[in-house]
Amino acid sequence: MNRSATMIAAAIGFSMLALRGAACAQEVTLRAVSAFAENTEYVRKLEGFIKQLNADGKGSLQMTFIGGPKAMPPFEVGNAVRTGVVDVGMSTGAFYTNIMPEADALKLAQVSGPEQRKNGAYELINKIWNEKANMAYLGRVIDFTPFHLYLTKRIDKPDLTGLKIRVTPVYRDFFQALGATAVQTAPGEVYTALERGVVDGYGWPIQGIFDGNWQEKTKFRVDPGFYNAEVSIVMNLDKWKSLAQAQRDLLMRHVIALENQNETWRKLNEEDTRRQAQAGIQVITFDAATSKQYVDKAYEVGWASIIKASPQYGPQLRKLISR
Ligand code: 173
Repeated sequence: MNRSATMIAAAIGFSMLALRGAACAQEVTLRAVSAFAENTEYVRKLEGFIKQLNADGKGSLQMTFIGGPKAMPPFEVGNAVRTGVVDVGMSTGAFYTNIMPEADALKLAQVSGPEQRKNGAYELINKIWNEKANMAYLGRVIDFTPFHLYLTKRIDKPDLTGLKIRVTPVYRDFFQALGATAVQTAPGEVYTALERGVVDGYGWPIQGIFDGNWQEKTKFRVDPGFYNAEVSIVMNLDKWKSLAQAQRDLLMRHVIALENQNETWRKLNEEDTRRQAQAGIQVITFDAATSKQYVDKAYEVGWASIIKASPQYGPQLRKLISR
């Protein structure tokens, strides 16, 4: 071969390689669902995230939002991600304890999402989520947000004997330890349960009760709050593995950016606290020692349940996400 023939051959070789490369990095569209309703702050955050991802990911990675509980029952989202019925889910671990008990541990986190990325917690979480739920755990959408007990009847001490309280796995063991009868419902059923007197109260974060108009049926909030509301983005592990490295990097850049915005929850939480007062919700407090006992008990019961259900990973999680 003379010199120009060699160069032509090389050029053809390069363009074929380029074509192959292009085929590998074909645009992928991920289908996402949310366990929380369309009109919530959680979903507004998710939609903002998707919009930015799609603007940045043209030709590489796109995401479509299929919907919330109207599209899929909240307690099914975890399983749909596990099996690949959908690619991405925004949910809380409490909604997929049917897959693995460890899912509910992230509510006990006392170190933030970004800190968990640094201290090894993320590796452990991903190991567990990969192994037990066929999920990649991408990141946390909500942080710095306590749960509270809301009531239709006054209490003067942390004793829920004789009261029926709406729960999810987040609150079940704690409220039962305080004497409550636990009634599990999806968020979408809380209003009706209150209206019909099926429950005398419910657990929910400090933020968000107005989305379902629950303030209309809520008379009291018990302070202090406890735990750290967790809502995260998870992805089907096979789908995650099928992405090219550049697509994974793009996705993670956006998830991390979202996670780094979580400080804004503090402000939203203050706003909702004010709104609750304006709506006439009265705050029930205890003396300092009783308040401490209340919160300590929440963590004690919470970790005891996780460790009992997962003697293997419970203690490891506790070490990495507690203070
Ligand atoms: O439905 C719930 O009360 C619940 O478990 C939860 C978890 C995280 C955020 C909001 C609600």
